[in-house]
Amino acid sequence: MLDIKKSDIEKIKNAGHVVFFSGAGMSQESGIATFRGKDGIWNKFKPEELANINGFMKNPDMVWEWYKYRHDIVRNAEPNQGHIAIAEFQKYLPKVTVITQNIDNLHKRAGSKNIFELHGNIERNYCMKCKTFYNEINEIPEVPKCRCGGLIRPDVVWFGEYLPQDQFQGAELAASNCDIFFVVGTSAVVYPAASLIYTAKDCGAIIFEINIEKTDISILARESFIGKAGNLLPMILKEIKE
Ligand code: BV8
Repeated sequence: MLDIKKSDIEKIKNAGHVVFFSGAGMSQESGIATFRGKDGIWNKFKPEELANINGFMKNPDMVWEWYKYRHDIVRNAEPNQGHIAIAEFQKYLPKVTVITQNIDNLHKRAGSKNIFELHGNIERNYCMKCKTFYNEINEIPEVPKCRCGGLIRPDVVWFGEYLPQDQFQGAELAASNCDIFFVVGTSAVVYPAASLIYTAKDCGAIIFEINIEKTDISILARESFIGKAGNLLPMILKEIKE
């Protein structure tokens, strides 16, 4: 059951610009493991070995195998009711922006427009030498080589790497010019992505959190709705539609 105040529903209904900021919890109900939960992938693997350039250069085959494993999961996953509800919000509100830390493409597949992908997209790969993009090479288990001889890597942001400037700047602009900022399914420990929550707050946005548990940013939220994104987002949408 969604316990949301009538006044909060009115605030969302009358908002000029609503941002949904999502993390791995957004895709958990699509069968994609989170990073830091009890079933999180960081429990099985070490990010310092896998999600960074040094790990890739030291053992490209192992890192490539890990991304191929994750890509298979993403490719067989479907957007859940939470992704679909966020896409639906676009029909009832004047402006909706999605800022995601996820690399699984599920917001786009659910029909959301106006998406900023802060940490890249596992469906894309590029040559580290000549920057040519490749998309259909996930079938090859060992690290593929470009025609130019360069190593091909997933187009995701590894630890210690800068976020794509256009994506982060666009996300910062949205966070500083919105009325409502939903924080959905993130532990808010990864920076500079998590700094966007503070940007939104400092610029006067109302923060709503949707998570299965409280987090470090719950203190910033007007309300922390405890529950699954796939359950709560459709409930909030239903209130908006009425
Ligand atoms: C960088 C892509 C500049 C790869 C990922 C301060 C400022 C700047 C940098 C730093 C800083 N402090 C530390 C850093 C360094 C580092 C960092 O933040 N480290 C952390 C761990 C302390 N940041 C970086 O390296 C970034 N780059 O800073 O560049 C720079 C450059 C050079 C030198 C210095 C600085 C790059 C970070 C990007 C890393 N790439 N992913 C890949 O996926 O393989 S990060 C990874 O974490 C994912 O993108 C993920 O989305 C992200 C955040 O995690 P969450 O999404 O929050 O997932 P998590 O599992 O933690 O939480 C899930 C939540 O969902 C939980 O709260 C759970 O309760 C909830 N949940 C579960 N089920 C549900 C649910 N909620 C609702 N419904 C459910 N059903």
